[in-house]
Amino acid sequence: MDPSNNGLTTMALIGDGYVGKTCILKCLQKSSYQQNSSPNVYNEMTLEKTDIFLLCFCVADTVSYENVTSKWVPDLQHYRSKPIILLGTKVDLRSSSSSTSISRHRGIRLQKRIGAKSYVECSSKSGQGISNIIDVASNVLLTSENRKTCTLQ
Ligand SMILES: Nc1nc2c(ncn2[C@@H]2O[C@H](COP(=O)(O)OP(=O)(O)OP(=O)(O)O)[C@@H](O)[C@H]2O)c(=O)[nH]1
Ligand SMILES: [Mg+2]
Repeated sequence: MDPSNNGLTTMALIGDGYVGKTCILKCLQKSSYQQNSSPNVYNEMTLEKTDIFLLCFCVADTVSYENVTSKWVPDLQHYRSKPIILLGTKVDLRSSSSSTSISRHRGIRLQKRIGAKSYVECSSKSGQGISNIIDVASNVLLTSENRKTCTLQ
């Protein structure tokens, strides 16, 4: 844990643009689902202070799935001592795009391939799986270190 975090645990959501990171964050912060999008920007300093990464792809966007391995995991190499949870986002879209969508099975396969600690599916729109994110992240952190509080970034 970074000492400048004042004893709090910090997590960062990363992944392709438009996969739903900000909406997840808003849901986790207990505000409402947002229809409009505003881009996230992370810098090296933010990532240095992060204790756990929530690496996101959208289950209805195969490019975002492929970019997990081709872009995001290489980008995180510098922080490889820190745990990653793989998030499959926008699962409410799976039924409407079933021919091209990423199955749960493929999500789990990707999780294992990249060495992520867990795979969680969620939808900010329906609320499915959102509360599970913090449970899983807490478990992952508690198994490695004794952390008491958590802040979202
Ligand atoms: N159907 C559906 N749409 C979603 C969901 N989550 C987010 N969206 C929509 O997807 C768009 C992008 O959501 P954001 O949360 O802004 O995406 P982001 O990953 O933060 O995007 P960047 O900040 O640009 O990287 C918005 O129009 C949201 O309304 C979801 O669970 N289901
Ligand atoms: Mg955003």
